[in-house]
Amino acid sequence: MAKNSAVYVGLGSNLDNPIHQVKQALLALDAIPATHLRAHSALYRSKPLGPQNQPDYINAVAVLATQLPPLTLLSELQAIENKQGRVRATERWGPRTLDLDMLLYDNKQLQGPRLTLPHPGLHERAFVLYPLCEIAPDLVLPDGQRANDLRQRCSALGLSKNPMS
Ligand code: ROI
Repeated sequence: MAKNSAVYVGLGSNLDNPIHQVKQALLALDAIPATHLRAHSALYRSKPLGPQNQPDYINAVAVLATQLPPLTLLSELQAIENKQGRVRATERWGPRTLDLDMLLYDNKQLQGPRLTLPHPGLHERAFVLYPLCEIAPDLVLPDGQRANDLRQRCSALGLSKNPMS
């Protein structure tokens, strides 16, 4: 039997009914070939990182078990983003219908043109660390840091769990 890898994925949306976008994406993650959705966090509402003249985001983190290698899985994530109407905007850090960020793939460390692991924003983003620690409170990153220590250093200001739809 092929080996399963544990992959954490960050979900984010702030356009076109973001709660629906994130829930739809969770279903789509579970439908990726050779992949299962193992768990996901609650939904969180967060103030935008980047330009403030855009709507609040809905964020969540999911953990997958997959037999796909990182770049194959990345293509599957990008196909889901595209299917859910993602248009790659010219504005950096502008609003988006759906963002699926591969945060961690087992303990892999990788720096390539398409993919950096762990995700470079992981260490300092409250909207990633709070939902991540909700589903993986004992997680240790490839560099030996505990995700929960990083979370405690990160302000939860502007972040709320289980927002009303
Ligand atoms: N800000 C928040 N709060 N949540 C996101 O998912 C998010 N994603 C982004 C940028 C534009 C950096 N800001 C974000 O890509």
